[in-house]
Amino acid sequence: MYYLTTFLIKLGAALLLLIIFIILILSYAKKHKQLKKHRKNYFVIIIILLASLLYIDQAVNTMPSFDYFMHTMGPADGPQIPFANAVKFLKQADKFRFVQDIARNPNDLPLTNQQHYIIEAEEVINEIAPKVYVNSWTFNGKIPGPFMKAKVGDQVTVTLKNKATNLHIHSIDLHAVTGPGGGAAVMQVAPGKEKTFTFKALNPGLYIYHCATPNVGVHMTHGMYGLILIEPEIELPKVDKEFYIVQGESYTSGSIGNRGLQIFDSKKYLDGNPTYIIFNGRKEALNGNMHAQVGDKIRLYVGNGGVNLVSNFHVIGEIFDTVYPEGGTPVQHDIQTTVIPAGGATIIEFEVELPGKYILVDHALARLDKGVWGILEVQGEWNDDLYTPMPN
Ligand SMILES: [Cu+2]
Repeated sequence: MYYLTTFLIKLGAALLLLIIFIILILSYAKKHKQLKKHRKNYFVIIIILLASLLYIDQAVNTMPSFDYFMHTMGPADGPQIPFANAVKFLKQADKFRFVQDIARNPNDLPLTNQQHYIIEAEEVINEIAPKVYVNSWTFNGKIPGPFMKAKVGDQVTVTLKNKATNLHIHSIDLHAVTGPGGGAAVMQVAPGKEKTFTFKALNPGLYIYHCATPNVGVHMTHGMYGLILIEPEIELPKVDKEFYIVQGESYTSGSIGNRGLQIFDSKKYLDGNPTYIIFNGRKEALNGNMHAQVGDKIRLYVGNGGVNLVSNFHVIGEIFDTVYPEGGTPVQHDIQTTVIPAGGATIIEFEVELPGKYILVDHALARLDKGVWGILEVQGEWNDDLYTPMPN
């Protein structure tokens, strides 16, 4: 009941301040002649007005709005979290596990292929930016979900468990699957239950997987996405370092930087105007976790969970030697910025020639201020032949 109580206390305090303000105004109207002689009263009134407006703003920002009743033209009953569910959420929010760090480490890649993946959907509370808390829906408690790997022609089995404390049905649609719903048609799992299905990996490539329970976009933007690599017959060339990155969006009721628990904002979601855009689930998730040495060959597996934006992926100070556009088979060379569609993924390879900090961005650069950047740190010897400051 902590979150609901907090909200009610905030709202009560806001109303109390407003009532005090109204009383003061009425009192002023009655005795304005006397008040004019004591100008400090104006100051008191202004302070109380500002405080009550601030309090009301804060309280309303943490509350589901009337947008929750919005109806759409989509195939599902959305995009709202139904209002009843929002109340249920506020009541049960303190039962969700608080995840200290929601970010999947970009080094968290499997060493070997597996034939059977067991994944658990878990709804949690986590910090997306300093002191900004959101309700995330995850695969295995991290964003993105686990990196899955198999070889073309493999028979792959996926079990999805839905944690009993969850409020929603969840599912899995892997873009590597050929067949209705990509798995989702047979993998809708109620809280406390589990389901299993198997598929044959027909096409090599790097694919997004995501929850596909209506409203699908709402589930995805809460963090339910990850990547699956179906290796080709001829293995990808050996590299020194591999990293796993997925871009995502978060639509919070409060503005950027507003602290406290934030509720999902369905209007911002429909308008395609995320409050936060992030790599691996939170602001600065990659920083301190991506290291390489001069001369290393790097491979990035980069996905875009969307749900609205196309990523314009770029590494400042590097040129991609090889790009597998949209994770497919033909490759391109010498690419500066590569487009990763919502619901798509790309393999990027480059060698690092100089030490320093290389910033990964979505090159629609206003998005940096919404959080979508990370640092690759490279150590080693400087090479004057490649890059030299000239004396003045
Ligand atoms: Cu889901």
